[in-house]
Amino acid sequence: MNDGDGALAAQAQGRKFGPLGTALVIIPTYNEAENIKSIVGRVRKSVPEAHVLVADDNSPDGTGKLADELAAEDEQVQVLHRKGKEGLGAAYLAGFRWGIDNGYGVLVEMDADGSHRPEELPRLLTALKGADLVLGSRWVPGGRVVNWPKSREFISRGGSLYSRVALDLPLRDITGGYRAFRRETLEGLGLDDVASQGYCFQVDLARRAVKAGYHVVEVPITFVEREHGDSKMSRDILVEALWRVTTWGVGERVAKLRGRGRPGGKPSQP
Ligand SMILES: Nc1nc2c(ncn2[C@@H]2O[C@H](COP(=O)(O)OP(=O)(O)OP(=O)(O)O)[C@@H](O)[C@H]2O)c(=O)[nH]1
Ligand SMILES: [Mg+2]
Repeated sequence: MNDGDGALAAQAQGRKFGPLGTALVIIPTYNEAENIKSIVGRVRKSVPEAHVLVADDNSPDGTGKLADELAAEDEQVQVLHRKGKEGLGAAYLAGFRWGIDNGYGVLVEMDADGSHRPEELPRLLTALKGADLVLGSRWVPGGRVVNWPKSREFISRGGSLYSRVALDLPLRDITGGYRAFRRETLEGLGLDDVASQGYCFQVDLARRAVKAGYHVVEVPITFVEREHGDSKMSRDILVEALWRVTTWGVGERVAKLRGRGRPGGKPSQP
């Protein structure tokens, strides 16, 4: 386990973390008909006490209907049907709100395509017993990627490194989407104005959590490239992430230079 430069660990010392409530694993889907059954089954098997929420954006390939069939035969599986494709961030935000409204204590982010292995979820949840937020991390010792072309690895590593430096974050995998949040952490992040597009969404949540003083822990994971279905990653998502991270980084530095930065402080709106 790695939690950056030790500052966060020091901060967490002496802190008591409350018990974890029931976990809700949120799986956003857009055209994942080939994957949905397998991923839901694997989650249910790996963490039988957890519940699953599929957040489907009216997938043309019928993923929503397949999810309904799973929900009909398992009361721990629910489906959130959304009108149309609005991006992964918007689907997660709707899922978080649903989970918080329905009293879940832990909210988990997991892709439908098998890249985030449900068999590793118990390790993330164990780590969350002593943290506010756990990131499944490809880029800490013990973490790895399977079947990724070098070009994807370069973009992903580069994106995290750039975010780490630009935003001064003691984290290694800032763009990853396999995460477990305590509900109180999400409630404290101010979800109403989170950047909801693609990688920005993950970077923005991590950044807010660190700046708000939450204890963020990275747990190594093995990330497996999807076998079925198409990636929704696009050049636009990458360019937007680069632009936003740069804007946030410049904004933070200007604020510090003007003496308005509060290092170690707890800004209400990071
Ligand atoms: N509800 C919803 N889910 C989405 C949307 N875009 C992507 N997803 C889901 O978000 C998860 C991640 O999307 P991927 O296409 O796998 O993106 P990625 O993991 O960055 O890219 P790859 O590594 O190439 O698979 C998958 O479960 C997708 O089905 C969307 O607009 N709405
Ligand atoms: Mg994927």
